[in-house]
Amino acid sequence: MSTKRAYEVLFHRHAGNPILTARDWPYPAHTVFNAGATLLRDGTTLLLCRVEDRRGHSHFCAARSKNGIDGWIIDEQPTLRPEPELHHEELWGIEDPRITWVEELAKYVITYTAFSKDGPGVALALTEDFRTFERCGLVMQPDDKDAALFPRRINGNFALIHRPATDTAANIWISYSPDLRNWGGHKPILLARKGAWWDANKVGLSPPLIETKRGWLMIYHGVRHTASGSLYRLGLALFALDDPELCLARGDEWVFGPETDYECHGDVANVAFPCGTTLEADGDTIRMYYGGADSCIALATGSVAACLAWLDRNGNVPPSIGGSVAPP
Ligand code: BMA
Repeated sequence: MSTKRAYEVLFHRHAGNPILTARDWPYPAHTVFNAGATLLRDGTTLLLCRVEDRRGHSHFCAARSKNGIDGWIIDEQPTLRPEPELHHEELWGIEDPRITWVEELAKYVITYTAFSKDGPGVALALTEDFRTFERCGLVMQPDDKDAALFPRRINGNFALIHRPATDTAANIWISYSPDLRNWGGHKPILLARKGAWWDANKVGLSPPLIETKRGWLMIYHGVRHTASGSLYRLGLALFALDDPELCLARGDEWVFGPETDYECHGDVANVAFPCGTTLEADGDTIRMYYGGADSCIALATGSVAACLAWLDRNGNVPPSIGGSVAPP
């Protein structure tokens, strides 16, 4: 009799994965991956997919589905193209969209990576219908990416999670704005660990935070550099509802990582990279849409209650960041 015990599975891969690839596209595309996700008013799931062309430049294309699993109706042409003539920061394309519905504006706010000679920076665009878009341009200068807006103001200001990077650090930060254009109050809220840790050196927000009764649930990615390349895996953390600078719990172990063929093989091997989730009508089931190996879009489902229970069992309150406290 086997006594081998397996790690608890928090996110279950859909049997039909990958759910979208470049072969599904109505126009020539090299790869589709790293899609933002949202539920439209009528319950339709909208994925704003990152599509990479054969120049290596990316744009966004919307795919809509009644059940969020199959029957995708994909825009016949790119939905949002880079506009380098007007927006120099988009010279080499736009990448990794995250979508937040903001009730106050009655608009979706899309945060994305605008890529140019200056490096990757955080840009923002607003839309009501995913057909026309109003750009705000760069809101965080390069190098910065992995950004998502909170769905409502925090203590009077809009709040943005993002990941500025320097030669020595790539940690998760929060910033505030009264108007989505002017930003300040920048503070780190989750630090990469060091050495052997799975989330050593580089961490970043993956999908926008999920609001739960007990706090903002964060699914973040950690990047481990190895002799044969980088490993992108996902961890969990929880932040206080009225003070998202306060980390209530952070798991020590990753909860999802590349295992299947479509995650381990592709343009960039060993990458599972979600940019969006939707919540099912039960208010608990998370649908996590993620890029596999920078080459396809896959789906895994989890449970808010199970994530919170896992953090209760496996999470620790990290030391206060407030300046110089180094992570373990
Ligand atoms: C990150 C982002 C993602 C990508 C990942 C793996 O830095 O640029 O778009 O999926 O690397 O290549």
